[in-house]
Amino acid sequence: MLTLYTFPTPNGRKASVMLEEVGLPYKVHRVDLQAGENKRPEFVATSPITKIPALVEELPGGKARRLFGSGAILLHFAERTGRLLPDSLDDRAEAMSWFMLGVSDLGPTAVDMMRFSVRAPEKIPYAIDLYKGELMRCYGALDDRLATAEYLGNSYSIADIACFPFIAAAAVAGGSLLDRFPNLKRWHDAVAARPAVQRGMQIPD
Ligand SMILES: N[C@@H](CCC(=O)N[C@@H](CS)C(=O)NCC(=O)O)C(=O)O
Repeated sequence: MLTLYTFPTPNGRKASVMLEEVGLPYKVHRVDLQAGENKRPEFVATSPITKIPALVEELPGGKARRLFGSGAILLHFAERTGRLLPDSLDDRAEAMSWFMLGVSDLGPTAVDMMRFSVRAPEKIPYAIDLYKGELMRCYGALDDRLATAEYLGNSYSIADIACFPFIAAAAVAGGSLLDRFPNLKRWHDAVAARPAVQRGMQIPD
């Protein structure tokens, strides 16, 4: 059995969307970040960086396999199921490039933008402008790509799952922001309509 350790955040929802897409049964363990549950030793044993999402799979013989980080979880289940990552080298290269943009650019930039513009006790214009500019750079790249492609890879893949929850958060919190990126908005609406995405975005309640 798989247990997903998560919290209602974009990174957590990448993992739950993936598990819903591949259709494997799993249990959900909510790790309350606000209560500091991510610092408990039993969670640190699974996620050494003390962040969600993380996942434990019980294996025969009392063994267990752990995964931590949304990128590792998406790649693991794509490889394991042979789904959501294209086989051909060219298509895979394209999908991997956008997948990495989601994991290493879009997600961290969106989080740092929020930290500096909302949470910081002192508002530092340089930091706010820097992260806003970097976030717009991600949105611009995604929008340009989606002007000529239906999905980020050449078909729906872990690249879309790696980006979607952060764009969905912007669609909710950013007012009319997505109106400036019509291709990204079209893609957002198409991905949001997938039943597995709708289920995964509700986890945990
Ligand atoms: N690189 C990680 C980042 C995970 C991450 O930032 N998780 C946040 C929630 S979205 C977290 O657990 N934060 C708790 C903390 O910073 O103490 C991934 O892609 O999953």
